[in-house]
Amino acid sequence: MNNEIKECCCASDFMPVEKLRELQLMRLQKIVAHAYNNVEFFRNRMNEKNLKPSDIETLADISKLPFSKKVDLRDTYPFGLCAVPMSEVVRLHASSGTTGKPIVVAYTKEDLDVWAEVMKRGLAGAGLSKNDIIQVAYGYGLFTGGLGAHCGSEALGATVVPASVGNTQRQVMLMRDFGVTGVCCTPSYFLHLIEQAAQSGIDMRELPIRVGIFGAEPWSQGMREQLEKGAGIEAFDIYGLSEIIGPGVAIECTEHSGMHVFEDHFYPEIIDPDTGEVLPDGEFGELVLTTLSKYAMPMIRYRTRDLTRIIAEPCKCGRTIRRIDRISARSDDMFIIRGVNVFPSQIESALLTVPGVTANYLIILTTENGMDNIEVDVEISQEAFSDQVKILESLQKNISKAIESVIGLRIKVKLVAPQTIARSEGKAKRVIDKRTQIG
Ligand code: DLL
Repeated sequence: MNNEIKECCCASDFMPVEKLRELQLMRLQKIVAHAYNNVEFFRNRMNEKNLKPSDIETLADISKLPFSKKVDLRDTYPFGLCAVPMSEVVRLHASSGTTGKPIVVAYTKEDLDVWAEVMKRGLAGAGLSKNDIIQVAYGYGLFTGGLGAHCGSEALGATVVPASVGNTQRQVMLMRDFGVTGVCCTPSYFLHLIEQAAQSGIDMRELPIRVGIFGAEPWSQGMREQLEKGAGIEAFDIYGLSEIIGPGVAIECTEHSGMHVFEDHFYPEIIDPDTGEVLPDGEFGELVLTTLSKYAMPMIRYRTRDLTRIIAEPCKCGRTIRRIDRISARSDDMFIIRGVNVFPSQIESALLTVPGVTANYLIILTTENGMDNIEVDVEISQEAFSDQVKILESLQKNISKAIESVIGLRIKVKLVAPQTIARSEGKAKRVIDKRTQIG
């Protein structure tokens, strides 16, 4: 690793593990006391379990603490989980979610510094530096993607192009004219940018872009290959959520073997989503995160609903902070078809093993004879598009087989012409749920 990159990655990335655990414990004790003393919700929850902050004597004691969930943020909307007076809060963000009121998150000046620091460490770990020109094409506004990537890029000293989402042709023009070398956006939007560039006669592979920082939605290895090949870049998976801070909770390094969690600020655990039992490193389950140094709105044992595992083995890059695997799914994304559990991400992984298929697809759920049914509409590439029925039928069969080999079910696949599925600028909407609700 060159020195410039190492300098930008805080020493905490490479801290001896015992030192890191000491730091985590000290911060955990402090944040639990802060939450207990200043947030009625946490105090009540801990009192119900007969727990006092002083009961947290070791890191393992974290498992004694009660979980928190998205519904707790909704129930206390807007500021019920704030642990500091409003005069200390310098920024609010919100996440819309699927139902009703948004959830609101708050930051002190120091919280924003932590956020910029972790983003900076992440970007540096992906090989970006002050010599780069970074276009931020995540949405700016209440969504944390835009400003999170923006402040991290500025902290790195890079030149930031705050493009936000939308106006896709102009995005491509800016990339070309400014000589952009790094792009931050959702993977589905980057795919759209590659297509739009091609339509304007621009081959993204010929632009100076080297690095893409992609997250905010699940994406598969097949998608990675399409993005890297389509634009001649190296793609990095970045993870985060508003409730914890925004983007920058975890990110891949150049080894691309899982995302390093900035453990000095976010304490990860994996639990069995059904029983709540803590699982050992390496086992798949639901990611639970505790903020160790966020003071406006500390989150204690927040159940993310994201399914992954902790990778504790040392990474070749030398970072001592542990990794999480690609987020394979959200526990609330699962649907049950003919008794089989299916996640949208499994369908994407299967689809993209078939040549001629693009990462533009829609999963449509319906009810037939009182049972859940599924159909996948798949957009095929211009090259694979043919007017010969036989060729299309064989492609359809291959896709069907690929999906069956992953989920164990034969489902209906419909091929659709190139450019017919609506493109998204932020998080892609992959599932259309037309099921009739019972009861
Ligand atoms: O999506 C923050 C973010 C912005 C992350 C930009 C990365 C890049 P929310 O809108 O609160 O925040 O949504 C958080 O998105 O719980 C995951 O389910 C999903 N998600 C985020 N990153 C990834 C990823 C932002 N890399 C929710 N892979 C999370 C899979 C992701 N899912």
